[in-house]
Order: sequence, then structure tokens, then C-alpha cells
Amino acid sequence: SIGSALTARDRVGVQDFVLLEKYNSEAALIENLRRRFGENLIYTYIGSVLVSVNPYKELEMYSKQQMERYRGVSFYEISPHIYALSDNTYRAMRTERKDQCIMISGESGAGKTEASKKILLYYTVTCPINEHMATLGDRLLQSNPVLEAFGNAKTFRNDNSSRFGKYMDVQFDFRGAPVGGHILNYLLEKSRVVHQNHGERNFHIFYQLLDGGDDDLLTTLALERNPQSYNYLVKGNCPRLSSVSDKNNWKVVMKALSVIGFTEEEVQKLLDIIASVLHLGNTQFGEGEEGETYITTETQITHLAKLLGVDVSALRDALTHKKLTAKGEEMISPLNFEQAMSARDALAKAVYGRTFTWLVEKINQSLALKEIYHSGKGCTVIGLLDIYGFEVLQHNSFEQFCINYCNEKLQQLFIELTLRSEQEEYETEGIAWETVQYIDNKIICDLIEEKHKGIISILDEECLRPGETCDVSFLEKLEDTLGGHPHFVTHKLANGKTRRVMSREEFRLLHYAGEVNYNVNGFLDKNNDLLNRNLKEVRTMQMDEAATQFKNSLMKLMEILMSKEPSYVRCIKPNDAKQPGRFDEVLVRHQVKYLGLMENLRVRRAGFAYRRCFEAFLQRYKPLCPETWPNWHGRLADGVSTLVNHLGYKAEEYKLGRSKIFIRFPKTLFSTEDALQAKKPEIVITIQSAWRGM
Ligand code: AOV
Ligand code: MG
Repeated sequence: SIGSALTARDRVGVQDFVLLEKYNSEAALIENLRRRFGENLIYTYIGSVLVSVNPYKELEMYSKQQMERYRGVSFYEISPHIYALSDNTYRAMRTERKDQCIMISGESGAGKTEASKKILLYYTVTCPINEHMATLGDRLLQSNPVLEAFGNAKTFRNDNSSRFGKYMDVQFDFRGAPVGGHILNYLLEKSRVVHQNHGERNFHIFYQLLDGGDDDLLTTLALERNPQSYNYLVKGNCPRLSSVSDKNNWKVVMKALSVIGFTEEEVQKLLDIIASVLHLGNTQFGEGEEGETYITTETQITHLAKLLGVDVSALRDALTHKKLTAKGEEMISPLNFEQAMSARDALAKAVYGRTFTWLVEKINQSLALKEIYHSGKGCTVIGLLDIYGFEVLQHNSFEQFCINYCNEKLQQLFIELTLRSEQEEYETEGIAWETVQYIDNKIICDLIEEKHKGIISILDEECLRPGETCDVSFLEKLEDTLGGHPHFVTHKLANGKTRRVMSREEFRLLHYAGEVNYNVNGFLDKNNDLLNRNLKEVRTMQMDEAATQFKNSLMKLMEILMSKEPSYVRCIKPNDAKQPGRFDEVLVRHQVKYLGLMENLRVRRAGFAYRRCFEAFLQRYKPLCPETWPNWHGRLADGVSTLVNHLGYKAEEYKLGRSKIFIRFPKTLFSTEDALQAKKPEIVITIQSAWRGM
């Protein structure tokens, strides 16, 4: 087998699935994953795609020494690693001067966020430093604990689940030093601020503040230490996590805020807002004899007014009345009990959501992309995409709908890019293409996003339609328009034919990654973003609804990603118990299926297991042939041809494209590689250093 730097343990199974003898067998692929997982070899390639299995335990493979091992080394020489992928992407950016992006996908809890953090760490540690921006690396790294505190939470699937999507550009100068960064965030799951499912928590920051803030701070904010005192924190009945310390993380977050450049005043403002959300949650209403609503928790209101810096009576009015402006005149009308409760929750969500947006803006200012570099002076970027993973919960609502739609889009992009680029490569190299069958999820994307008849359009229409609309009328509209669609089912349409019982308030989508039942309850309000609704009644210019905004931001994201050279990390979750050492085959098989790994492999193997550009191939193997050693002076293609003839390659074993050699069977390359290893070690060393320089 390949590579002097590989130990016996590294060789358990194959490190690239294209090397599997039975490459058409899903069982063989899973067995290879399982064996390697058993040896803590969590990474395996499919060509240039990195497959990663979450170990659910700390592995000693991310040290600085390990980073050094991977610098400048080719994929084949050393065991697969997230650092190898990071390094390859970086070198591709440097040598080809082209923007790159790394797309990390996989379901909730599969290890996407951890992977993205390791990539960022790799760059901040191994890349040169631009002396004018010596602290940038720290600021890049410290953005993570801050965004995780405010944007991550414990869910049923993941104790540190990202509840927002994140795309981060890291900008490098012409010498390859990081000089700037920029974050785009996608749809934060704001509903979590006011409600959590059983066993889940609100965003980490609330618990961190209560656990870690010192007594003085809590007194200033008028907060009690016990999270169970707060309505917005008790719904999930899960105040503590065994896996993390809120107290320690509080310190980490406070330090991170200062590294990023938040002033003490800004931090105080931030905490005032966090505290005010908790006080809002504890604000209660009573109903008067005439049906009027009033606030029963006077102390909360006083604290709230102080923290938000507003007048008490104005705040009281705002929570119990709504203001309408009709024909230029202001009218005040009272809210009933129910309306007051939802207005309160809407305010809490809006305040939190805006704070999150403000945080991202502040971080972006601190990382500011450098215009001087940006205007064409040799600056390039690597984009990192870490979104929320596909999720199926007990109750799935608007948020899951958006999250799963986002995953659907990313899968579509993956299919398009991997297949298309492969096909294009064959075409540009002038080699015949053999068609591969694969699952195309375009039909599901269309079902969701198509103009006029997609789910989002129907939802928007229902939100904007005057008169009585409600979640159920939305569902009926869906049934009218989409009945008969192969990926859409409801209670009525299923007509008793479905295996699983569906409620009358649900619709089911057959996603590429599995079936999900969505409860329509709250869809309209969430799409409307309640706070805007009052305004909307009188406005002629409509704001885009939440789902449409999200759809548009995803379209833009797809454009960003398409404009860059992509690399992929495909994360797999080995078990549902968040436990180390457990490899649940059924669960893994399901992911292997929907991630399309077999198709991916088949495409890679559609004839040719390996390809290398002439130059790299010649450089590496030239010692094996007297005519190419020490240097070949003719055309590269002729050099490669001379070399493989000397090595005895048969005509059916390889093809020469325009710039690359394509090798059909792994064993051909193995024997060449073994021949190279058998050569004098010093030659191998020279070669490897030459290889590294490429
Ligand atoms: P996700 O980002 O894919 O889910 P995470 O990256 O948060 O998943 O991983 C979940 C948990 O798995 C982490 O908190 C770690 O405990 C563990 N883990 C993941 N990767 C590694 C690794 N390489 N080494 C050790 N532990 C790991 V979500 O954000 O829910 O879709 O929305
Ligand atoms: Mg995540």
C-alpha cells in the first residue's frame, strides 16, 4: 500500500473508498467505515471528498505537530485528515489564485461545526502572519465562542446545536497570510427564545450568564441565579448540561468579546438585553372585568424599563396596546389577553434576533475585509460553510422546514457540482464519459421553492391574502395545489394509505434525507414575523415574508458557492446516543444513502480510480525510469508516456487526457507506488520534498 508516512494502524481498511475492491457494494463501504472507526480512524476519502465520522470523544490528532505533518503533503502520502483537506484547499488557492470554499454537510450532530473550527484553527496556526494584522487570527477564532453562545443550544439531537446557518469568508493576502474575514448568517431559530421542546434548552448565553456572572452583575440586572425561575428557560425542563460547564464557557465568551473588540459598555448593553428578555418572559398579564388586559408583574416591568432604557408607562402601553397608523392618523387599540402574550413573545424574539444580527455586524467590523486587497491586489478567500444539519424532531415546525430546505439546496449543489465537474473534466480531457445514475433531489427543491406553486409561494400568498386566513387554510391550499405530488402527503391525501399516523394539522415531505411531518401550527405567524403584522395591515409596500427572505438568501449563497472552487466534508453521525465507540449500522447506512456516497464513489470510479496531472505524476515517479530521471526535457505527455511504457502499463489500464493521466485500477498505482518505496530512501525524500513544493 501507499505512503511511507503511514503506520500499520493507519492502514486499517482503505483510506480512500475508490480503493475498495468491491466499490459497488454499499456493505463494503460501510464495513470499511466501521473498521476504521473502531481504530479511531474517523476520516476516509472518496477521491477529494472527505468523509468524517463523529467520534464523540477527544482524539489526539489535532495538535500543532499534526498540523505540521500535513503541511504541503499530498493526500496519498499520509492518513486522511481534516488538516489534509484544509491544506490542499489552501495550496489550491495559492497556486491557482482562485477563491475556494469548503462545504460541510451532514445531519444534526454529525460534526460540522467541530470540523469548521478545526479548519479555521489550522489556518490560523499554520499560515504566515501579516504583521499589520497580527491579532486577526485570534479574532477569527474568538468569533466562534461568541456566536455559539448566542446562536447554539442544546437540542434533542446535539448538545451544541447550531441554530443559525453560517458562511464565513477568510481572506488571505498575496503571501497567504489571513488578513480579513466576513460572516454571513442565515435565519436564526428565534422561536427558541420563548419556547423549547422537552429536554432542550434556550440559547447557551442565558444559562452562562446565570451560572457565570458574578453576584454584583446579577444584582445590577435584577436576575436570580436559578434558571428555573424564568419562564423562557423552564419549558424544556433541562437547566444543565452534563457535557459542558456554563460557568467556564461564560468566562470564555467574556474574554472572546474583549478580544474581538467589544467595549465594556457594549458588553453591558448586550447583557442588559439578555436580562431584559428573561424579564419579558416573566411578565404576566391579567384580564379586567371589561376584557381589558393589564400587567400583573409590576417589578418585572420596572426592571425591564430600566434595562431597556425606556419609560415605564410607555412600555406598559406597548405591551397591552397596539398602535395603528391609518390614513396618517394614529390609533391605539387595546390587546386582549392572548394578543398581549403573543405581543410579549414577539417582542422578546425580535429583540433577541436583532441583537444577534448586531453581534454579527460587530464581529464583521472587527474582521473587516481589507478593501486594498479586495480590489484585485492578489487577495483570495476561502469560504467555510457550516449550516444547521437536517433534522427530524418529535414536533417539526416552520424552523425545521427552513433548516431541511436549506440542506436540500446544499445537497442539490453537491450533486450538480460533483457530477458536473466530473463530466466536465472528462470532456476537457477528451475522455469518453460513462453515465452514472443518482438520486436527483431537484424535484423536492422545486416543490418547496417554485414560483406560484411551491410551498413557500403558497405560504406567502396565504399570509398576504386579506380576510380570514389561518394555518389550516394554508394546509388546505397546499392540498389543493400539491395533491398528487410524489413527495407531498397529508392526512387527507394519504387516505389511510400511509404507514405512519398523521394528524390533521400536518403535511409530510419526503426529503432526500428522509420523511418529515411538519405541523402547520404557527407557520403563518412565523412567516409573518408577528411584530410586522400590525404594520403590514396599513402598509402598501410589503416586506418579504420570512420564508421568502430565507429562500432569497439561500439563492445568493448558492451563487457565492458556485463562484468558488469547492471542497467537501461529509459528516456522519455514528449513533443517536451521542456516545463514543458506538457504530449503529442502520443509522450509518441511512446517511450513506442520502448523502449519495455510493453515487459519489461510482462517479469517481466511472472508469478511472485515479487521475493526476502529467507534471505531478512525472515528478513523483520519474526515478523509476532511466529516461525520465533525473529530468525529462520533452513534452510532459511524452514523458508520462515513456514512464508508463517503461513500467509496463497495459493499454486498458490507463488513458492520457490533455493534461492528466487517468488510471483505471488502484492496483496499478499501488505497484508503481511500491516500486517507488523500494527505491533508495534518499530518493524518496527528495521526491517528497519536490512533491510538497507543488
Ligand atoms: P453539527 O454542527 O454537525 O450539528 P457538532 O459539530 O456540533 O455537530 O458536533 C456535535 C458534537 O459531537 C460536538 O459537540 C462534539 O462533542 C462531538 N464531535 C463532533 N466532531 C468531533 C471531533 N472531530 N472530535 C471530537 N468530538 C467531536 V447541528 O449544529 O446540530 O447540525 O444544527
Ligand atoms: Mg453545528
